[in-house]
Amino acid sequence: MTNSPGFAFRASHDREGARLGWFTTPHGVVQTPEFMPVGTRAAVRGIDMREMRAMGTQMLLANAYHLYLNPGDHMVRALGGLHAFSRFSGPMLTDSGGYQVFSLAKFRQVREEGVTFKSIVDGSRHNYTPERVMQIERNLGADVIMQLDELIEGGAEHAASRAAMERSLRWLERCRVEFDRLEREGRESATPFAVPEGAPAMYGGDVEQERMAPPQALFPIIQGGTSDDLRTASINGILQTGDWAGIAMGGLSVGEAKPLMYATFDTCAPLLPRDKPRYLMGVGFPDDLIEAVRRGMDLFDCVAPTKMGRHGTVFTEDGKVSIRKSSHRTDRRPLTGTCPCPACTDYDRAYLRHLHANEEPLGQRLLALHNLTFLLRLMEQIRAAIRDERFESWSTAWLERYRAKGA
Ligand code: PRF
Ligand code: ZN
Repeated sequence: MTNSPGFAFRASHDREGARLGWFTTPHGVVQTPEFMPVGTRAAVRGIDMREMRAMGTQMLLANAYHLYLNPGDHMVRALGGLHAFSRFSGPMLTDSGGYQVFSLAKFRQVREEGVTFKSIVDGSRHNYTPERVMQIERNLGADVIMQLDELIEGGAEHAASRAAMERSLRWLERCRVEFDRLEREGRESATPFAVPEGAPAMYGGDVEQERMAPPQALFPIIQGGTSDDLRTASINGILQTGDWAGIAMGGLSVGEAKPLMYATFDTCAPLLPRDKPRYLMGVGFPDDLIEAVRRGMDLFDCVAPTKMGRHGTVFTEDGKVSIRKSSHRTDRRPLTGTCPCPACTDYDRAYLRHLHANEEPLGQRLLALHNLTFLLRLMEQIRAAIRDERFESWSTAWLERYRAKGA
């Protein structure tokens, strides 16, 4: 049975569905509900960690898949682990690569043993098994690590959805066994968290290395598409096999209709332990965040704010806005009148449009800063509303305004 020293979760104000929580990790406490910005390669494109912290980022996500391919999990470990490597000192989470392998890798083959695929970096062949993924995520050293899961596209046949859900449960068990073995090995040998045998020989001596393998928590992932019976079976299977520090919900926001996604939260929330954080993977549009918080979800991540920012789209309280529209050519108004980010406080829409029209990197950076600031501030407002027991009325009014212009 996995238990996770160094991790704890306490929820309060959970009468209305939405909950306020404190998620304790070895690198600090995260107040939930919270959105985790995505730094795929241990970097949020164009934004440095000082700016991330100044924006109020509590917890950061990185991807095991990308870091395994480049610079390699052994290399990250040798350079001190993700926290020391990226200079983000707060809690971090790595996704297993389950999702990335399915969405990015070419020529992938899924078998019971694991997934084989060709690298997006150099076309080389790779073997991704639950055991190997635990070793990779251990080497990377994030606080929370995700199981390897199998994920299929939204709207898949019930039988295919069941098969992927059941395989994810079997892979979870293999992840758990290997995770426990690695934890035990770390404790017993008290080996410094440093250069492993066979790692590439290149590190300078100036990066302070974590001396001990830090404790980690393994999160299972609920799968089962939008079928109530499969989601229920997935949750039962997960709860039978371990005392998890938190539970994730995967396989959503992959092309299914929004009402189906919301209905799936309604099905799952009552079945989940109240004293564990619930992490909804890959969801990060403002309306979805609010609808999910309303149904008891606590943690979120999504590349949308940074990716959309690069393409010139921003979140505002009145829905999404494209800065590229020609009507902004002479618009002297700020992007929004309420957001404290540099794009909103230092510039006007005409200038931001000019940057985007000319593909100036500053334009992409400013809009990514805005979208992240906007979402982190939204989560802060959500927490304040839950704390003051006015979440229902606050969220109804917020969504009404956001949707009024057809976001
Ligand atoms: N599994 C994993 N990562 C994910 C997802 C999943 O189902 C999703 C689905 N929205 C995003 N990221 N491992
Ligand atoms: Zn802004």
